[in-house]
Amino acid sequence: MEKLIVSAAITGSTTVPSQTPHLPITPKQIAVESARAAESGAAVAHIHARDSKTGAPTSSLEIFEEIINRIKDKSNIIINTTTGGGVGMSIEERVAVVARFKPEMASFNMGSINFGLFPVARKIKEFKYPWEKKYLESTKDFVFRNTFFDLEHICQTMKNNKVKPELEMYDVGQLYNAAYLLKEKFLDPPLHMQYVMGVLGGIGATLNDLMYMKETSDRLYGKDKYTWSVIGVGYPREFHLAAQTIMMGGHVRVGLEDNIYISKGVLTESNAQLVEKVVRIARELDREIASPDEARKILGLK
Ligand code: KMH
Ligand code: ZN
Repeated sequence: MEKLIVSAAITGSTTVPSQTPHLPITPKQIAVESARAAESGAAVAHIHARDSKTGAPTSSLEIFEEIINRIKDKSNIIINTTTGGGVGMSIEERVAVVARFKPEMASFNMGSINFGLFPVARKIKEFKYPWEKKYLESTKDFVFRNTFFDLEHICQTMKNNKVKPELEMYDVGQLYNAAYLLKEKFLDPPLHMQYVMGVLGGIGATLNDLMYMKETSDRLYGKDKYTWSVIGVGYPREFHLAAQTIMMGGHVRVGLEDNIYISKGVLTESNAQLVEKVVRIARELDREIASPDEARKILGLK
């Protein structure tokens, strides 16, 4: 089995500051967290940007630039920037990072879905910032847009800038979307994909759901003809699906973007803690951890 690539999703755009005091927000915090996650075994840092004062997701290229430069100063971890951005951002805002910074990798969301964060709002007693409640509740009437027009545009942009797309698959239908882009030669093999499991609006996060995604991928793209990673959104799904994925030879993502707990009811204090937990699980299951350079080889990065 190839070594395990651990990705750390440092801050995202779906966790709000009122959920946890440990959410990295400033470029410095995001960079320090990325370097610490690398020291704990992460080979990839998946990066979003936030407004330093309010913690709100932003598409600001200046903030992305500071984050990317600070990370590069501290670590040779692979930088994987989001093209998913945050709720309400336009496709152009979301994809601008690709042409500007030409990161080694970037996320590529493989279809439109409802993206329901509104149930989180009900669990927060006191909001730190005025934007948070509206942001969460607005997702009851939000479609995370990724039409075929958008998919072809994002694909072409990544290809033009030699950025390796990480295909974020929120449901089984999106596996067929990727097969279409492959057939139309927008996408080039070998694909690298990530099953995003447990988003309200996408596929669930049970072991059965994961087996179904994997078996459908084998049927569509050919067994062992692609690399794959898994996100279990929330606790304990992040670690349950990670354990199953580690046994199956896939790669895993952890991080405060997707999960804020290190154990039942206990907030994680950092991304590094989440990485260390999944590294412990991997070690117990005899799966070795890939360094950033080993991950570059596995993923065929430039
Ligand atoms: N927020 C995650 C559920 C992206 O940034 O483009 C999926 C994600 C997508 O990370
Ligand atoms: Zn993301």
